[in-house]
Amino acid sequence: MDKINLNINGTDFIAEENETILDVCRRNCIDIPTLCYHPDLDIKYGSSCRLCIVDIEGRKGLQPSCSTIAAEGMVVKTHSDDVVEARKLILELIIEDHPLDCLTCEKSGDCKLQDYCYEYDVKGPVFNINEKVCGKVRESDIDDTNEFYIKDDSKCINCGLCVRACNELQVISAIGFVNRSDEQKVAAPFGKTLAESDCVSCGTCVSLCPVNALSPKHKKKMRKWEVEKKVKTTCAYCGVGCQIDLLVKDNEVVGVEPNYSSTNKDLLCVKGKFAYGFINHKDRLKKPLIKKNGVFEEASWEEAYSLITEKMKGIKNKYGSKSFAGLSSARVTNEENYLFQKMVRAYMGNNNVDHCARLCHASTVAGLATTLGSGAMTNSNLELLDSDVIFITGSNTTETHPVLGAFVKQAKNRGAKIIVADPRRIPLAYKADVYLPLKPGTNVALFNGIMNVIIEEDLQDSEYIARATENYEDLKEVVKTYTPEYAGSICGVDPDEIRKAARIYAEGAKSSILYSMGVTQHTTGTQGVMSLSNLALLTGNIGKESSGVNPLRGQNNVQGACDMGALPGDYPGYQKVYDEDIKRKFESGWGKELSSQAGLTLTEIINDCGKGEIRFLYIMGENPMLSDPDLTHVEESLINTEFLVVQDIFMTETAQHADVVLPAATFAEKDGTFTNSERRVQRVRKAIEPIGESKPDWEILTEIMRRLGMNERYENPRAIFDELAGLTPQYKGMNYDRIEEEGLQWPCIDENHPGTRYLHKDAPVRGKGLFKPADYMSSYENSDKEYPYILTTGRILYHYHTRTMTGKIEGLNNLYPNSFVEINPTTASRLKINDGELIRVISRRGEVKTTAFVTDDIQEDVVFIPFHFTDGAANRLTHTELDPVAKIPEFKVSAVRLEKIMKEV
Ligand SMILES: Nc1nc2c(c(=O)[nH]1)N[C@H]1C(S)=C(S)[C@@H](COP(=O)(O)OP(=O)(O)OC[C@H]3O[C@@H](n4cnc5c(=O)[nH]c(N)nc54)[C@H](O)[C@@H]3O)O[C@H]1N2
Ligand SMILES: Nc1nc2c(c(=O)[nH]1)N[C@H]1C(S)=C(S)[C@@H](COP(=O)(O)OP(=O)(O)OC[C@H]3O[C@@H](n4cnc5c(=O)[nH]c(N)nc54)[C@H](O)[C@@H]3O)O[C@H]1N2
Ligand code: SF4
Ligand code: SF4
Ligand code: SF4
Ligand SMILES: [Mo]
Repeated sequence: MDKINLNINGTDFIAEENETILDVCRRNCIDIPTLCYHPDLDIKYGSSCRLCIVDIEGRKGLQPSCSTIAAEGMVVKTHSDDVVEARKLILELIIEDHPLDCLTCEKSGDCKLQDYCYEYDVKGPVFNINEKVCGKVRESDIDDTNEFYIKDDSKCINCGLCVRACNELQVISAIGFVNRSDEQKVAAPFGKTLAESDCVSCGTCVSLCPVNALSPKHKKKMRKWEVEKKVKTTCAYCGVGCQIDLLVKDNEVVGVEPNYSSTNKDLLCVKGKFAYGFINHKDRLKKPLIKKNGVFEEASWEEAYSLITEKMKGIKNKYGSKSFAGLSSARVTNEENYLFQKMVRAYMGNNNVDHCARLCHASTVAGLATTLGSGAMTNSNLELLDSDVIFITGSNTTETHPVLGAFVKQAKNRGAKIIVADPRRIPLAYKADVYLPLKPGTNVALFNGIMNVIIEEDLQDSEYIARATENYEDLKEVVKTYTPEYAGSICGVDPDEIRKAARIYAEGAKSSILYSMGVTQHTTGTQGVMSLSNLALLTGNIGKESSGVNPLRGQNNVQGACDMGALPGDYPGYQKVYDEDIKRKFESGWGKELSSQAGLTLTEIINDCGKGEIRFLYIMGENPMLSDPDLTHVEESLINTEFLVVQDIFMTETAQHADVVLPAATFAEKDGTFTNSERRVQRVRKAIEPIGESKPDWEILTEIMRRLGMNERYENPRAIFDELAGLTPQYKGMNYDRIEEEGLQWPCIDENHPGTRYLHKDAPVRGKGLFKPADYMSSYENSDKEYPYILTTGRILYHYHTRTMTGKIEGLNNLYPNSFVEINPTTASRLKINDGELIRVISRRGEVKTTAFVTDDIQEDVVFIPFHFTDGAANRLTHTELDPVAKIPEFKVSAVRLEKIMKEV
């Protein structure tokens, strides 16, 4: 490609193909004012503010630089007299209509319009054509119905950024322009308020609005210049790993803005953008607590440390290593997970360490490691944009990985086809080319049915199969019987729709699978995962860009917690505890004798606590009293545990059962790293000092290890990272300097390695991709006469897990204060249950009262309860039967019955 030479303001520059003049200028730090520009919006729709006009020699009139492509030999002036004069006129016209209440306007000091008026010497209205009095805001201009932001039409300059971001980037289309000419304004369609609209409160429009027409609701009263610092860090909710800036004033986080990155571009969801209030919340744990005679009393760190380490030593002497277990956390940093598993292994002397990945993607880690050689997401977030088929199954992507959900919809707008298989008509099902509403628990049958069609119609990639896989004959043999008719009869899905899905998936040049809990949380979870891997191998949709098998990892750092060896069978980097060479490597690294026997899994640990076999349990950053199956059983186990330490940021349902509660600092109060779902190791940066006497988890662990005689002295998380990178092959080439800007995706095997965007290039990591076919097996519990409905559980957009954090956010609680149960209208009318009625849901484990939400987005005879709430807790109902390989519980299928609550007369 030839270079494009152009001259800007007397200096020569080189442009890339199809680069606009504005982009060339921005790349070279030449300032051009813009009010409606965004790098990810299509330039086709051009400039609406026209402030970016420039003078191009030989062209008549001034040209908008944002939509003019740089051409060879161009001579451009960005600040000629004509340009400056024209910009001034544009600003004067905008200001003419703008309430000049800068004295009290919240945006003052952070307003692009104000800045440009200053720069171009625009002092106020000059035409006096408008009757509007400065500073006067009509009541009708305000829409404050949304929980998180306010819209003030009087300040809108019609730049269109919000509308375009909502349509093109978040692909929600909640707002648009209504009315014409002078009356044009931004609003939800059909006269709806924002609260009545499709708005999902992602806040993208609020972050982008150049003036105060869209502003956050719960903002502290302060001027922009009072923000002491902006600290770039990683969102602490889900595994997308969005990059954000925390705005800090007086040791308080007072706002969040997206920080443009290769992880999330400029997008966030409602939790990342607006749910930061938990950080400085008054209910934060601020002092260590020790339970005395059944009541918690505040204690000093010295007392708490002494008590814990004395008990550890005492129990070890009396009962031996096997009486210990520790639950690590997918919420805390890599450094902290590394220390935690080191403490368990090197001091407690066993491998009884696990964490919530057991409840989540244990079946992925086991399944994909077997078939492909690595259990991680194969591709990267941004690669989704270029997929041409996306098969989404058991992932409610727009609610649980919202930014990836937006990327899926952007891909659809670029022409990608979408297939959704989910028992609930999730938001993406409405965008799907094929929607397969399968019965919960029938994944393997459906995936076998899809593969049957592919083989039957000769749509497989025979070249790839021959070159890069093994055991194909077995697969053929197993899926032979799963004709679409047979598979459809198991799944309750129309056979022709199975055919259609199979053809679309197989014919895509870059077909990508996204899956999550709807596939993993079954007694057949590992088989479900391996079936998806079979499907990708069968069609050669692996080892290339924008394709692959993508388990969407849930928690902010669940990928990292697994990578760091918070797993009973694995040291950091998935190195096996039973491998003697590996054991020796860690023994010499840590200077301690280690055990080569795999430890207990989380689900087994809870069982053994109940039986009195585990006497000391250390829980860091987990809340099993709401998140584990069969809460009655969990409660008995925790009560039975001789000594329980809980280290959390809030007093949780689990901490209530503890003997000692240690106050931890949040992600905003510490340094470290999180690894997101696409294997990207990103920095977490300290923005404020720890609240009260709370301490970062790494500091607490370091002190406990020191007191246990382990000689550990870590100055800071950077030092811990350097130690862990040395022992973890996938992280070997990383250090804080290298990950400073954009992070690095593992594997990154030496200091020159650029990181890995997608896995299994050339061939699967294990050498050959292994087909591991399975026959369909039914779930552990099926509906019967006594319990005629299937309960499936999961999440909603507006809450996160056990609500320790989102439950502190007023707007989220106003939207979703209580638990509810989704019921199909036919089921509801059969049982004479009305929408909004309080009903009883009963399983073999227990019962809850919760509110009926009647919707045809759920199929007949299936009900759904989100597991976030203490009232109506879904896990009172779930059972503890496990997948035999991964030991993951079957959160997605339990049998229940529904009962009306008879009013007492
Ligand atoms: N807002 C929010 N986001 C989150 C979280 C949160 O709590 N709140 N948690 C994070 C975590 S840790 C995780 S693991 C992820 C989970 O993310 P997801 O897995 O997307 O969330 P779930 O709601 O558990 O379940 C996903 C879907 O599985 C479907 N499903 C149920 N049974 C079956 C079945 O048998 N087959 C198929 N194919 N589908 C089925 C459900 O209808 C549901 O739509 O979300 C992460 N993101
Ligand atoms: N019925 C049902 N149950 C489920 C699921 C389901 O789909 N259905 N999904 C399962 C899945 S996938 C998951 S991942 C689990 C999640 O289960 P949990 O991990 O138990 O849920 P969280 O609420 O995320 O708990 C994390 C805890 O860490 C604390 N915390 C946050 N930040 C920090 C920190 O920096 N330091 C410390 N020390 N603590 C911190 C929080 O306050 C919270 O108490 O739930 C599982 N349970
Ligand atoms: S908050 Fe998000 S969904 Fe709502 S209008 Fe703004 S961009 Fe659209
Ligand atoms: S509300 Fe803000 S972003 Fe939207 S058109 Fe008006 S000024 Fe532009
Ligand atoms: S998508 Fe996930 S990582 Fe991004 S802002 Fe939302 S919760 Fe945070
Ligand atoms: Mo999870």
